[in-house]
Amino acid sequence: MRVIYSEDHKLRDARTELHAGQLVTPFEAPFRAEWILAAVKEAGFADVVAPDAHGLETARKVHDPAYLDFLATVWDRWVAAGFEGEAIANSFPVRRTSQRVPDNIVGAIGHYANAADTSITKGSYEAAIASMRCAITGADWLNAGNRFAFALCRPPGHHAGIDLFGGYCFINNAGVAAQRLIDHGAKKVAVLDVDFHHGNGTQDLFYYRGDVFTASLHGDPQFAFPYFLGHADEEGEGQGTGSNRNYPMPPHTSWQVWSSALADALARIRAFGAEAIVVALGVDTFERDPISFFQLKSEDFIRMGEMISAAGLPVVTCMEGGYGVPEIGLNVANVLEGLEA
Ligand code: SP5
Ligand code: ZN
Repeated sequence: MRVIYSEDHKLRDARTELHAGQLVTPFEAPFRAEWILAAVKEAGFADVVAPDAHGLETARKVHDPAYLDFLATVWDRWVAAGFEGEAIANSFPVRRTSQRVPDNIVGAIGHYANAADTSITKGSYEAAIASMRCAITGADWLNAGNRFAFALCRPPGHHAGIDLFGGYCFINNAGVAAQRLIDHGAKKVAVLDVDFHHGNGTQDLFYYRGDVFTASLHGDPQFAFPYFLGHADEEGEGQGTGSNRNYPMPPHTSWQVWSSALADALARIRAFGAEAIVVALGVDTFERDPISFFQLKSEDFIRMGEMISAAGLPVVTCMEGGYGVPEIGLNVANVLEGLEA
């Protein structure tokens, strides 16, 4: 297991998250990556490297280039407008409105936002680029013929759509990793999203494509963020018909039910003919996660890794969510141990 980690994640250190009607200290904060890194080292995963300095070539194949330009410039535009707080969207192009991009920065940030939980700050873009580089470097470890890589991505990526940020995500790291595997010659790959939240961004990236199968296990969007996508009847369209699978599950879902959904997703990934799996790994399915409602226990994460490994495919794991509690590190290390068992 090669671990890819960049110190540059620390450049993403927002002061504010709009949560429950208040600006609170963000759940998605630098300590997360530090705790996870410490735990995986402690568990014996000592092959830790920095990512290679990739540009945006791969990201431009899954994101709108104009969106990437927006991410690169939004903070400077926000400051130039004279605003003193962090950049938060508050006005959105919803039903029966124009989809043209406003020149005004408040309009532009609303155009590109899918949630107001995510404040953009100085350094957020640089951290997102470093996170994306971890994912690409992880994919390249598989491209070089290795079986397992762990990209310790922060900020996370699976809520970032073709031209949308939110849910603490800016660039869809797992999606970029999948694209990288395709560009290296894989005919078909799968993204398996085990974060508590639906991988709405990843679904968006590949919804009309037949070369990337996307599966997501998550809290039913009737009850959980991101609320507006992730239902069981979203199966892909056009070339992508049949290449998306959602497993929405209710509050208090435990390992017994959750793992049967995982088994089904893995069977479908095999049947699809995927040559590699990108795992979007959130450990916010843990029973004491502060913002989620599943009931996985730390030892369940070992079984999770074992089940994914049993599919027999190369696996690049990209870090997504998992918040607040010291066990996030152990839970990630347990998945990695299960993969290599
Ligand atoms: C990557 C990832 O896990 N992103 C999640 C973003 C969720 N942001 C909105 C959180 C809303 C949580 N509301 C739960 C209230 C629990 N008391
Ligand atoms: Zn999550």
